[in-house]
Amino acid sequence: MAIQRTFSIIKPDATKRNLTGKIIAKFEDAGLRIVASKRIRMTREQAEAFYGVHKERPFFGELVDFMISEPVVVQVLEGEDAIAKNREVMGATNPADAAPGTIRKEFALSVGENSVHGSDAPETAAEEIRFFFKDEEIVG
Ligand code: 3AN
Repeated sequence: MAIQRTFSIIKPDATKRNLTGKIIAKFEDAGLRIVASKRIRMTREQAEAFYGVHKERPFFGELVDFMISEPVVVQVLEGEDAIAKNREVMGATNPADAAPGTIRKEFALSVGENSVHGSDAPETAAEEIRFFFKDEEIVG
């Protein structure tokens, strides 16, 4: 498997509880390198566009309100098989189903407030990275 890049968000429930460093340590311990990182407050427009695929889902409004409720940390992670590796480190969407040692098992509060986002495929990773970062902001 080749070196890949994936996109990550440390979500409001985690930044609010001061868990940024603990979550980054999980990525680094798994061999993922942080090649871009910024703490931002997402605008409503950004959150609605970013989660556009979920527009018709009943939880869309709640999801957007949550994502703009506190700062988030957007990052690009790089490493061997980074997309799958990040999903593995994150754990299942619902923390009740997440494996021991995963970020969501240890830190997530619920299926909505689940501490991290991670891209699910190479196409979405490229799209999501481009949504938040310029090429010159990514330093590998
Ligand atoms: P994942 O983030 O694991 O890829 P998706 O893509 O199914 O999961 O969902 C995107 C985000 O939407 C989740 N991270 C979560 O915050 C939110 N979400 C998903 N399902 C629900 C739900 N049933 N209720 C509230 N929020 C949800």
